[in-house]
Amino acid sequence: MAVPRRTLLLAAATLVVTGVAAVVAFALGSGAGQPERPSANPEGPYVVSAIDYHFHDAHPTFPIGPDRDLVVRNVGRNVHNVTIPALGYSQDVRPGHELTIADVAEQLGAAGRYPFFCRFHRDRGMKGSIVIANA
Ligand SMILES: [Cu+2]
Repeated sequence: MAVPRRTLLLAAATLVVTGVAAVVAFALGSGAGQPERPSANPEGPYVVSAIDYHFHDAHPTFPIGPDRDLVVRNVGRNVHNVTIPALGYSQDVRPGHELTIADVAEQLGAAGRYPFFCRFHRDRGMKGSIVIANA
């Protein structure tokens, strides 16, 4: 009738691993901090995900060519902001919302690296650079 001790240990270990996996899955699925890859389509928008407190894929961005929009999507839990000094642009973005900076290369005007930041969380490192490719 005795279950071998080794089998019990294995069963216990399996339960622990399953529990950890469930917690991780819950954390990943809870909405915050799920980055999206920038669009593989060079014609589509360049998408930056704002999480608490970081801009994903923006340290710096990949080079952005002409005729592309820059989209900043707030997938965090806090209100964030996009301030681009070179454009005189500053907009807040609530959780679950996004900002679109249309034709960002044309607006910035020349190839180069343009800093931007969140006005609320700049001191927490919430900043990045927009790279505009040579046309
Ligand atoms: Cu922020």
